[in-house]
Amino acid sequence: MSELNSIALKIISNGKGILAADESTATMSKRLEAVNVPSTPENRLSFRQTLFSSSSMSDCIGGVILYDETIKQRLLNKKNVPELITSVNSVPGIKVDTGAKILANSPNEKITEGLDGLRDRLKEYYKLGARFTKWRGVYNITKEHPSKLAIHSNAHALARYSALVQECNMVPIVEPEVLMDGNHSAQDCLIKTTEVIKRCFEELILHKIDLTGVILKPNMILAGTDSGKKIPGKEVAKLTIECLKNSVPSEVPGIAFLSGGQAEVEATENLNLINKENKTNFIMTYSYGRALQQSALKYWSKNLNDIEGTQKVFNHRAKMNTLAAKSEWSKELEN
Ligand code: 5MM
Repeated sequence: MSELNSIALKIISNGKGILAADESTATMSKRLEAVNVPSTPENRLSFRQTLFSSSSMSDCIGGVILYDETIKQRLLNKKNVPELITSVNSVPGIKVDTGAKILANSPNEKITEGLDGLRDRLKEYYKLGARFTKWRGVYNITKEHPSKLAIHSNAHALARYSALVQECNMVPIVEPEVLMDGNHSAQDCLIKTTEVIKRCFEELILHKIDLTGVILKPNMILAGTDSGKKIPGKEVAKLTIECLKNSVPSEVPGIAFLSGGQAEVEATENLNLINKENKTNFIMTYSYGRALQQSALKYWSKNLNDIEGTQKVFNHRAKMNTLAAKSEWSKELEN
């Protein structure tokens, strides 16, 4: 087993999943301001540190994706955040893209930037304790989109990113997110997501990526939020597995889904159904941002000093999702 493969497996095995806490300062500020908490570096750290020191971390959260600000912040005991995460037997990771910008010659689509100077930034993050990374490409579905140009250019960037990350002995999370926004059907989502993921792996193979040391972070197959054609969870599971069976090479050890704007319990239920249906060799788990943090953030915003209470809310969601990653979740357990 290669070193990269064993890092990947440590993060996603035994029902463990990933806490995506890599909101850029702009996004985190939106989240905090929505619950009337001022977005200061201290408040951003305080909420995140509360989650990272929760008791569910060691059993449920195999890895945490951090943002540049957080990985460099010092705690009161002078330790840095990666040391805290490692001390609870989880793996620190880091978002290394610098965001999605307008794609030249296709103004309604995005290309993710951040390749310039990436090799040096990776070395710095490795020294700070990171052992895996994340890069997100975003695609929207309309009649004309995603265009071949957006599919190709984002796949190319994801492959160049992955090569640099593996060169630095870290595991790349490859996140091609086909957005839920729009009025497309689940069938459209299936067709477009399959095309996007296939193209990503063609490019990864061209760039000689060790696929056993990669984690894929895709969206589930859902109908667009404005379509009014929401499909049942069983159908989500069936289509999501069909998509991944047809687009992901068998060497890839695991798939960690993004929640993409699904409600917390919905994201858990869908993951559980996916694992019930899963006959592939891929580990299927979660890499949730909003679907792991929303309730905890809401509680914390009203009880800023109640660390224990906030952790209780977070622990519940982490445990529910870990049960779902083992297909052992049921609705009754939510109460
Ligand atoms: C946690 O949010 C991440 C960062 O977003 P920005 O760079 O836009 O601030 C985001 O990449 C996240 O990791 C994924 O989209 C998955 O998060 P959700 O909330 O969809 O599970």
